Amino acid sequence: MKKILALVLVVATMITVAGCSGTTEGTSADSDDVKVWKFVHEESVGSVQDQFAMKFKELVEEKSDGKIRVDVYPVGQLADGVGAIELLRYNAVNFAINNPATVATIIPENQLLMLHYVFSDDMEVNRRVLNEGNATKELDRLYMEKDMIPLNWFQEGFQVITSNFPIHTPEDMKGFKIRVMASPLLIEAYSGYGSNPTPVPYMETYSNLQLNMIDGQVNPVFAIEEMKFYEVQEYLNFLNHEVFIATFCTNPEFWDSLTDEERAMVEEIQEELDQYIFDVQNQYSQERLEKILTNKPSIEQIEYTDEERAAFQEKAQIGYDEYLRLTGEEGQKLLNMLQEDIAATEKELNQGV
Ligand code: 6CS
Repeated sequence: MKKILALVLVVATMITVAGCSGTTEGTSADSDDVKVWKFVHEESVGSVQDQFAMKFKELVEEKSDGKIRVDVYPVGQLADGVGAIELLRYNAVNFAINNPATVATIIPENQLLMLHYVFSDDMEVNRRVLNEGNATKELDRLYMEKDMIPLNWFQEGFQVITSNFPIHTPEDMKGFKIRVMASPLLIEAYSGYGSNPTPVPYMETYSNLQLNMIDGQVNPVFAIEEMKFYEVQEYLNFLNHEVFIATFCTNPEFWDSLTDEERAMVEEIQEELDQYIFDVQNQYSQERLEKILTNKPSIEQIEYTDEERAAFQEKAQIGYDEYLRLTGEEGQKLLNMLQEDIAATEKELNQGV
């Protein structure tokens, strides 16, 4: 607790020194009475999360006629992913994007979104499920109990495993030291394939790969490109076993301090943001792959037949067992909801409704 309060105080001071008139008490205002909203995310400038944040900034500043300014702080400027969640919950920042791993210890049920083979292969199905389904509504409730209010759920692309040897079967992963995000479920799920999952901070992953302290890692294509992981890896394994999901949140203290008009404005722009970020991640998945292939033509891509994928899917059951061990009845309820959401949406889209 002391550590968290110290982080909040340090960050409040940093924001003030940077001239953003930051306070730890919700919205701040600069000398021209312009309200300043503080937004932190976990990725680099130009990433999917950064594009989301910059679009949010553009829309808010435009719709408020310049009466509100949004200051965006990418990862590392204020805190890492886990630290950013604490800044949000203590209202040292007003908005944050997080992923299921960064909240795994406070909302274990959220690891549902990292289960392997749980999502549809059709990203449009997933987009609808995340924004209109019952599972995320139930997760919203769990977030609120922890002083966070989800405003949008979005995908950043399929997770791709990078390695220095080809992976065709789970047997190929035996002893493979793979960097994963720090989530108990992910560690168990990747152990299920026979690998040796190792949590390493995002920002230290490149150097760990370079120094052979780990053999590989898993992330969406855009991240593999912008974090330069491909430079020190030889294979891109497109298993399509997991989708990277992010959650855009505010906190109750800040939300309650807004006017009705401001709240309505933030809610209204979510629909536009939703489509925008869906298109960005789609475009990045293609463009960034081309960039990787141009910069490193020797890198090999591995695709899987249904049969090959099924061999991994069978092993993925271990992740489900761990998820249910960690979350009990609530976890089972959420899993049922998500599977029903996906089945209903796939049916709806296939029928062209
Ligand atoms: O693997 C990670 O830790 C990170 N990956 C992405 C794509 N975003 C942020 C997260 O911390």
